[in-house]
Amino acid sequence: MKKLLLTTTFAMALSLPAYASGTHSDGHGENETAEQATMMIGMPGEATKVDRTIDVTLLENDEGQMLIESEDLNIAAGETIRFNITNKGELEHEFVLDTIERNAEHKIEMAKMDMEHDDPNSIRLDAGASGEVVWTFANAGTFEAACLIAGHYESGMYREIAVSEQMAKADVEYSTGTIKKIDAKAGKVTIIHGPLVTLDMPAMTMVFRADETMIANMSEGQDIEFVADRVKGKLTVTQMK
Ligand SMILES: [Cu+2]
Repeated sequence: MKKLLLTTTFAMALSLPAYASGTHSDGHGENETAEQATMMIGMPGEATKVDRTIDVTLLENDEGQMLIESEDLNIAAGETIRFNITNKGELEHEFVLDTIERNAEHKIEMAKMDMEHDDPNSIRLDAGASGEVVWTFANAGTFEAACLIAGHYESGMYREIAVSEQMAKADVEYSTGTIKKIDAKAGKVTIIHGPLVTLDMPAMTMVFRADETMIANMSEGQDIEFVADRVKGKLTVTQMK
């Protein structure tokens, strides 16, 4: 598993320069390009790796507020989110993902001169338009979604994003178990297991899902060390040794 993680990190490192030299058309100068390659909030997400979609509405209300409406933005580090954004207001709005500090800095720039952002962490939408931002959150912390068009933030157009720590996969604790029964056709395996630390479950006998490759490496009566997780709502063996 460690090897796999290293490979992923390496692949990310390789893809970063491409990102850094990619679409950057808001003219903030050279420094920011390098800065953005290591954004605290994460990196552009891959559409094929989206974990969840969150609907977001940008709008003004009758009280003169401008709002970013969505469910609470509680995200786990490592999650890739598709923000499905619709501007239901009568004005143009932005949706920018960044740290609170960087949004504040950007906002000052935007007050001097309206710049249209076209970075992967942002989208600008005309009244009635919709679009999406796919983003992978890399670090735990408090971040922000905001509209940085002059005056909009002050009218309420920001929203906190709470990114929680996720146990690094390399540090996952393996549980012990004995395979009682295998149902290869159904992709199910019954395991008499010890406590499942990562799931906070006591020792018992349970049915887990497992993919074909995993099942091919299993036999009834075999003692295993494994990691189980919820995958699409089902308890699934995700790692085994
Ligand atoms: Cu706005």
